[in-house]
Amino acid sequence: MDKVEILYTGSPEITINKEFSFTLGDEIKIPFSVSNNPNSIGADNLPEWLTIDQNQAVITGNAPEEGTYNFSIWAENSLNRVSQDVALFIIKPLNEESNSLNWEFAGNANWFSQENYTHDQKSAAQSGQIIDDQYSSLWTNVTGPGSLSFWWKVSSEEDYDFLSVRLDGEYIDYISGDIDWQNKNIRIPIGNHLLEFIYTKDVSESAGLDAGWIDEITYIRDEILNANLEIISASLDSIRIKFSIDSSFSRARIVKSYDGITWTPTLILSNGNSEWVNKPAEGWGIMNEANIPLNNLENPTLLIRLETEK
Ligand SMILES: [Ca+2]
Ligand SMILES: [Ca+2]
Repeated sequence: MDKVEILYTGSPEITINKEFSFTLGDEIKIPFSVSNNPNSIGADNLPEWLTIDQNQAVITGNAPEEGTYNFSIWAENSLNRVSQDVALFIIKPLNEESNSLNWEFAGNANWFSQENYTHDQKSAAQSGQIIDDQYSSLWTNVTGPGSLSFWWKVSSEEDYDFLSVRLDGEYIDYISGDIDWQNKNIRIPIGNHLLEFIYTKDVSESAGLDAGWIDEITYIRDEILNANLEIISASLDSIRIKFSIDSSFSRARIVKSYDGITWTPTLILSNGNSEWVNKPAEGWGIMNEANIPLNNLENPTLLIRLETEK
């Protein structure tokens, strides 16, 4: 008797994710596989800028604009024809949300720009779409000292899923639950630091829109206007400076400004008297140090100036 070969044949099986998310400008590559001897593979409603390669089992292309694109991929064998729906999200890259910082992404999904939830009525960054036990991080390097200002908003499972801002991995603050736009100012200490905005989800449950938003991020480094005054350290609540005063000056004061127009004397030279300090009998000394207290809620720009008079 001849050998009998039994071939099992069932409907084709298509393996492909139901959803894909790419940033506008990125090259799109969507892999898939089909089993059970398909004799024909194709796609319906495939955008014209996407190409399906049946042999390599991949869909490639470049999206012309952001949006949601739905298509289906089908496969046919002698027994049946099956199809699988795919949703492709093309998201906007981050653009004008900050003035001078180069943002990077980490975690399970990238932050992106959108126009539905904004503080400035233009666009704002939104955390990437994630599931339980995942996070979406937007991070950059900043050099301090300086002040960071931004607006943030969250809609999440209160106390379990939250939007946080961290510096060098340490929590500075977080919001959770249903929080509408709030302004936040943070002091960046002297030196290089890792600044991160992270939307984090715990192991179960979701609530609200399940995302965090950041808008109008502004970072301004502190400026020192005198060559004879420099910053030696800075923390979240104070800045330490050193300065020298030439012995020919009979009085001096240190002033600060948040806009470069209005200057107010600080208390630091003066034993509680905020105005001019006269030269002590023993002279000014070679080098002086002083702390300037900072208020995180004040305007983020800080200018410091040493003023002297003959
Ligand atoms: Ca904006
Ligand atoms: Ca949760």
